[in-house]
Amino acid sequence: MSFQISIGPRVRKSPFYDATVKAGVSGFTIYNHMYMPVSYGAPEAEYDRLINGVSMWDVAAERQVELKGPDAFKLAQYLTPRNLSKFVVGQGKYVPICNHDGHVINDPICLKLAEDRYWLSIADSDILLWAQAVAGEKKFDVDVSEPDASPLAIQGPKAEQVVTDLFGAWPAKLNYFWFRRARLDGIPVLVARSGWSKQGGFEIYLLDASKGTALWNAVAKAGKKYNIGPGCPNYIERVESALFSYGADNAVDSTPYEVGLGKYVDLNQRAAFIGKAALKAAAEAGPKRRMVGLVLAGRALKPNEHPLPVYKGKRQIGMMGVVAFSPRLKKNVALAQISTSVPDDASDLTVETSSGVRKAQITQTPFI
Ligand code: THG
Repeated sequence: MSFQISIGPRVRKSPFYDATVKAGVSGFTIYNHMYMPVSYGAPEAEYDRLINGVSMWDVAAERQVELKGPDAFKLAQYLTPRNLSKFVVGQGKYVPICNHDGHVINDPICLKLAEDRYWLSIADSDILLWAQAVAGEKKFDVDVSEPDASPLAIQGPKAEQVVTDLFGAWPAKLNYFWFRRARLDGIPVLVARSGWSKQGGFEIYLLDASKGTALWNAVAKAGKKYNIGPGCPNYIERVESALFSYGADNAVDSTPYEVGLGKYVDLNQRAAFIGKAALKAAAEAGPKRRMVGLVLAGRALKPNEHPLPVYKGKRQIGMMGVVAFSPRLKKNVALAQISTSVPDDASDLTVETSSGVRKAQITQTPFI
């Protein structure tokens, strides 16, 4: 099924909006109260560019939440169960955020810009309000705001060549999630080695929203000889790579342990953080659910509209969040949260899809 989404002034536009319209965007989703492209009408070509070439994505909807002031570090650490004690300027870290019940409410990348300045590059939930409330209630001396910063991702095996042509040799030497400020034709940017795919690449954070079209065109021009084209966070590739998508892969009450993010939780650190007591209890009790990959039998499935129930025999043992037909594996691959009582080699699993009941087999992730 496909519907139109109305474009109006109420929902925010990315600084790259005009450029994406010109490039032929054909579908949007709403992410952090902003339109975000999800299609340019050629899914096979978009997937192929990401796997074999290079692709450019408007991901400005990955909004930044800035923490700035004497207590900025205290707040950053209080917001995440990850241990930030060895965090240095210029580094980025993946920092899941939990509420007081220990449930995941976002999974940002945190960028340390200065000792007293951090950005949380957030997934789709209102961390600006959350962080402002926490800072206020804790009487932390810190300003929490949304800066003028909008990521443009360059992803795929040829991304490094494009970024090298644009900036020189240094971006290729960045470690994963590390970043540096730069200028491109006078446009202020920050370049990070990151991006929501496993094909490698960079994110250029535009630091002046009035220059969105100029930055888009500069990247398109440099990428031309590598056949760069527009794309979006790719549904199929991210399922194949088992990259976590907040909102799609978790339930409202999933702990990090239940969605494969337990390795980022440090219960033994001295620092206090939101959800610590609940996560301690959850760790002691042991998770009730776990995230698994599933391969679903039968012909190609379309992306599901709703989470789908997973059964073992007649008993429902979990929910499948997403399924995609992998062009490389020629199989339906899916991510699901299922009961920890079900072993990896369980043989009688099924998923009730809109095109019938399909046999399912637990498979290790990433699928590729
Ligand atoms: N880039 C930026 N902001 C973002 C995202 C992004 N905000 C929203 C969303 N994506 C945040 N979620 C993720 C999830 C996974 C990864 C990055 C952001 C990721 N994970 C790697 C993995 O799982 O293999 C590496 C994790 C690690 O090394 O710690 O890259 O994409 N700006």
